[in-house]
Amino acid sequence: MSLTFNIQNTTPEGGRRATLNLPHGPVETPVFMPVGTVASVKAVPQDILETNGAQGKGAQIILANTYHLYLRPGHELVRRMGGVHKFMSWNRPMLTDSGGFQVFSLKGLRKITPEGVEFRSHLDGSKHFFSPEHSISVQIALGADIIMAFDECVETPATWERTRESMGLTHAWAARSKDYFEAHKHEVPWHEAKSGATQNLFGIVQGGMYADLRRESAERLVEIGFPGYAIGGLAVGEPREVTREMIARTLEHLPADKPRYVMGVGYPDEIEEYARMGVDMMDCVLPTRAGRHGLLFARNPETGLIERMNIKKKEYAEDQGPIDPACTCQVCARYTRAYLRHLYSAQEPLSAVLNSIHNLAFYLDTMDRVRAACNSGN
Ligand code: PRF
Ligand code: ZN
Repeated sequence: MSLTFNIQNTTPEGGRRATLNLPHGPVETPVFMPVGTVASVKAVPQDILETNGAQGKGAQIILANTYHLYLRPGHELVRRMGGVHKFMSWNRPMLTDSGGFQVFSLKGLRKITPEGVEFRSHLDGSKHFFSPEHSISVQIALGADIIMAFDECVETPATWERTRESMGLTHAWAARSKDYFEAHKHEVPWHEAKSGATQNLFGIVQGGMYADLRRESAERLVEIGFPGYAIGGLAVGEPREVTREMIARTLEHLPADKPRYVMGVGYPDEIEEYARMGVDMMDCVLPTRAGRHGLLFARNPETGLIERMNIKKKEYAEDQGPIDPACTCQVCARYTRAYLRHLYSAQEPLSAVLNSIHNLAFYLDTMDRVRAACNSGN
């Protein structure tokens, strides 16, 4: 294991303020991780990612996807380029998702057996096979600081029986992921240069919308033993109260001294809420995807509540104000709502760039406020 996780402060609600030290540097948690599916946070250049958001500190860690990079440009090419960090010129921590979730989203294009998943590429229809061993070998070639066990995210809704069966597969695959990782973890492209540091493999808890299965899954994964744990299978269409409840019921059974990561959430108020409950890491495509669709997050100056602004609305046509007067991002410092509305209407590529930068800054700032609150223990 080559991470350390030092908790500096806890809150009465269960929130924690910690530093996660990874091979490519420290991460102050709770943290939001922008998603860079194909080794690119869509529409946002790396130098801006490094300086965006609160006090110009930028994103501390970003995420990329095994499934996408395996298909294109290919993990062996990325390995030859020195790993994903070097390939994309990103020298801060990174995490790769195992491909499980992405493969399972390919409805109709896949076949699951205990051995693994056969699937067809969404790019050219070609046939491929992912096993836990193969997913880990691809993730080792990519070389992210944190890699994820190969799991199955059960469809929703699913019966208790179906969920338990699927969860059993995830547990078997978690053990196989770990065995393969332990045998091959010294093969990471940057291993020699980083004086013995290795990647870190996280387990993923499943169990659908059933508290008893969530508990069983957390306990089984803790038995296998990982330096950090993710909570998967949530934010897949269930009501938000259910997401919160399942997170709470899973956190109870995960070790308090290890990082805990909820995969694929959420709206700004959700990530704030989950961080308060004791979640240390989250990722979501929402800030960048919403940005490309002209949806901007802002805080109401009177109420402090988070609002969504649809920049294409006519009311912004001659609005000389910034997206969010309280935002410290480069976009709010320079451009008016009127201009951003124009860029969106004209379908200019710059629209996606500026909107994504602001939304990411909003997310990074939100987590900065949460960390500040955790520091003061409230
Ligand atoms: N498993 C994996 N990645 C994920 C999920 C999961 O369950 C989710 C669910 N929200 C997002 N990303 N491996
Ligand atoms: Zn802004």
